[in-house]
Amino acid sequence: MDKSVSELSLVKQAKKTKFAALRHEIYSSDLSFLMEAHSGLSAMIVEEAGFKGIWASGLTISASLGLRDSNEASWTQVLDVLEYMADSTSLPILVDGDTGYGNFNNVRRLVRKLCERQIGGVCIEDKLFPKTNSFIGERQPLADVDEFCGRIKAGKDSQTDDDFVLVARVEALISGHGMEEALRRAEAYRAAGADAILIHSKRADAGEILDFTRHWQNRCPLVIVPTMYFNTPTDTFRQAGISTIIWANHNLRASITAMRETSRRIHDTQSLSGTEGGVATVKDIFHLVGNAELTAAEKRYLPDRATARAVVLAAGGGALGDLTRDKPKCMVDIRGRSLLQRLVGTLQNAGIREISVVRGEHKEAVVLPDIQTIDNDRYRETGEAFSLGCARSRIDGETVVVYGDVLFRDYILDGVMAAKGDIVLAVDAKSAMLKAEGQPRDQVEADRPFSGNYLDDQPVHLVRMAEDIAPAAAPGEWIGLARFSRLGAVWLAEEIDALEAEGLLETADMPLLLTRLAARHPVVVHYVLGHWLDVDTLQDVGDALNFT
Ligand code: SPV
Ligand code: MG
Repeated sequence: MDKSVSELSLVKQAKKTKFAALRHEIYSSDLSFLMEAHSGLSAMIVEEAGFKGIWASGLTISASLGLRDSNEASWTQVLDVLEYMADSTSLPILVDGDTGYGNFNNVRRLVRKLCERQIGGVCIEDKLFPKTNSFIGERQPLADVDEFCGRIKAGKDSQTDDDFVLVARVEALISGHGMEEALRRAEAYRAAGADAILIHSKRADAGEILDFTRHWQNRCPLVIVPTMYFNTPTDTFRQAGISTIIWANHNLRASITAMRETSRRIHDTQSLSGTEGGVATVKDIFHLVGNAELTAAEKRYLPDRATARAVVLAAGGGALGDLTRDKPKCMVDIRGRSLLQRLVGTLQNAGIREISVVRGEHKEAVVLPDIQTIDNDRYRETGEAFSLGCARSRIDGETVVVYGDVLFRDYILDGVMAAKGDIVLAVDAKSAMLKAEGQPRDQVEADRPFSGNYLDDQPVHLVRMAEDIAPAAAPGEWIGLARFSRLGAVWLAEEIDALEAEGLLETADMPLLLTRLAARHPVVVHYVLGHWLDVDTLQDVGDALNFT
């Protein structure tokens, strides 16, 4: 075959696809190397090492699944592994397709599915399904030559990309049929359309491989697997004109050695200290699987609130009898999860990751994995504004401030996050309509009541918030949830400073703080209709049980 002509046309294709890239490796005049991988991770490691192509080994994919190299894994299970491998690397893959998993018909379907998954090529061997690894036993039966040529033709006729590579593997030498039979088969397979011949040998020296290569006279590219004749210098194969060497199973074998040693050491020492330093770091795993890309994508695709923070005011203890004897209200259990846990979940569902909880009474009981804590040790003689002041360093950029004893449906927070305005308060219009029994403390006087008109999108602003607002003048109750934009957070911090300067910070509550803010800046009221509750009484605990 005239290699230079095919090389020229390959250069033109400029490695556009994985198919073209594999074809280039097989046809290039330089000796090429395909390195074994058996999983997405090992495929990444092969690419990281600088290889230009991957051998998806039947032996090692099976073994990594805990199975024998005897077609115990179905071909679709192998396909699933290949999909992970193809997705995790830009390298072309030559897959070990064993015998093609049956007759010509199975090969057709296999090749179509491999092309769909951008697998560059397949190698099929002239044995019978189910196959046995070539290094097991002697004189394994070979396929009928004509029947195997049918498999090759069917595979080539089924490829959906012109550059897909089909390698035909000749087992005649391994099965003890001799050189003549090996050459006869190789030529038949080439004539049937194989793009390359894999000539396999299990001898400890490369004698018969080099003999075959001389007789073959470069009629089409030759691929070899020197697992058994590993001592032959690579240059010998280069000079012989071999196209491609497959290092067939060494990543799996290396990992078996490493895993054995690691497991044994940790088992024997009951400690990690002898192991750390000798194994890849967790950071290395993050690096390999591309966590940095996800972080960049989060910036691109997640709403800005991914950078929003939350301050949860949870310093007050609460008077719920036995329930709050040794823990604050926010840690009261509501069907297996504390109020705070539920609140943190709601905040996280909105994309808020940095959550600071101001704790006071029974502070040692306020422990959750995903929160930072700030202590207001003067919780007995101070109020909410002071607690917020304790978290002043966290009021930086978009900030959500929320009471620690409220529960609300996720959509309420989503609405508050999406509402226009630098300070937005969630205000329950329904609560004002229903609360006949007592005045809620955080009553809202707004410049417009809730209208209920779907098309009414005029902004509503806080006038003041206090307990003493006459019900007729109070169109709602603040539910204890507020969002401050970057600018709103600056205003909030200024107001906390102002309260402190005036000596009011210790006693001020949130209604006073918000009313003062409303006097200087627009504070937007975002009306909701129920679907929230706060927990002040045992009755509220009962309501909370029904709420969740
Ligand atoms: C494989 O890696 O699965 C192979 C190569 O088929 S060999 O094990 O050498 O037969
Ligand atoms: Mg194999």
